[in-house]
Amino acid sequence: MIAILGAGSMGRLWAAKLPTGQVAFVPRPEQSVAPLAYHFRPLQGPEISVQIRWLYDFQSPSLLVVTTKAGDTLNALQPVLSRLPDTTPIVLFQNGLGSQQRVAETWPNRPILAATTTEGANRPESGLTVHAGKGETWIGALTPTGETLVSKSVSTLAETGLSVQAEPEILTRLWQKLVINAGINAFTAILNCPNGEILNHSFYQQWIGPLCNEISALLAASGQPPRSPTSLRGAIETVARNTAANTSSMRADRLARRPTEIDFINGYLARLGAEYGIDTPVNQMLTDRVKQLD
Ligand code: KPL
Repeated sequence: MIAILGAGSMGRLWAAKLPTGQVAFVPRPEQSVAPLAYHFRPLQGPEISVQIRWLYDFQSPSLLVVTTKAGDTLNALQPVLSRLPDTTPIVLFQNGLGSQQRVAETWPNRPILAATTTEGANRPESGLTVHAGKGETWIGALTPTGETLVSKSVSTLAETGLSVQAEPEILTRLWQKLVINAGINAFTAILNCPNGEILNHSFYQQWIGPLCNEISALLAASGQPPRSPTSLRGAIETVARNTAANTSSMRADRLARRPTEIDFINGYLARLGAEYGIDTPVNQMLTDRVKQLD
């Protein structure tokens, strides 16, 4: 049995793709016992009806997949981990950085792994989950006991048929995604536009250069492979063009009046700057602007 904590778009995508009957959602307090039912629209082929049961107290999962929002993760995990065997691998799927390290620091002896994915999923209406874009998923260990469980976790999640691979340098992978999110998400939320449209806005054009200077300095200070501001901007704009019509996760959160993950994206970078003595006025400005919208 694979347990999933977090029944948002990503959790529902993995639940729908895992072999039927082998997956359960971790219930929230006061959860009704009726299975979670939704329609799932795959990339190809007809829509299917999915029913996922809730994990019962006495079931011990072989893997815990955590697809909660970054800001909810620590609190959502606390009550679950008091009931989970110490040896169960926990795979964190959060956006940005900061929340994964907090989980690994809180439970350093547990097998904690982090995943980063470019699979796209959304819920255009309640009761419907759409697999919106094919991507790739990388998994790597954050704690020493996680190391031995990477390949088992990869094979379990590869049963979905999605592309899942082991990544020895998972922090570098998480940074690569963070760079893209830091250069797209806040702009789409502030400008309230799809990803591709930010490129034509003067607000984006004014700040993207200085933002990339800050990120380049932070990458070097963090011991990550160095990247020039020009190469960072190129990578951000390639993704913005390739996902031009998409609503970013941050804009979607804002439109649905949910808290955004800004504290784990530009907010994380601003905190890191304060730690390393690197000025990050653009990351701070974007964080403040998004928080004002929140
Ligand atoms: O990951 C994304 C997000 O929306 O969080 C991007 C790459 C910006 C695609 O929408």
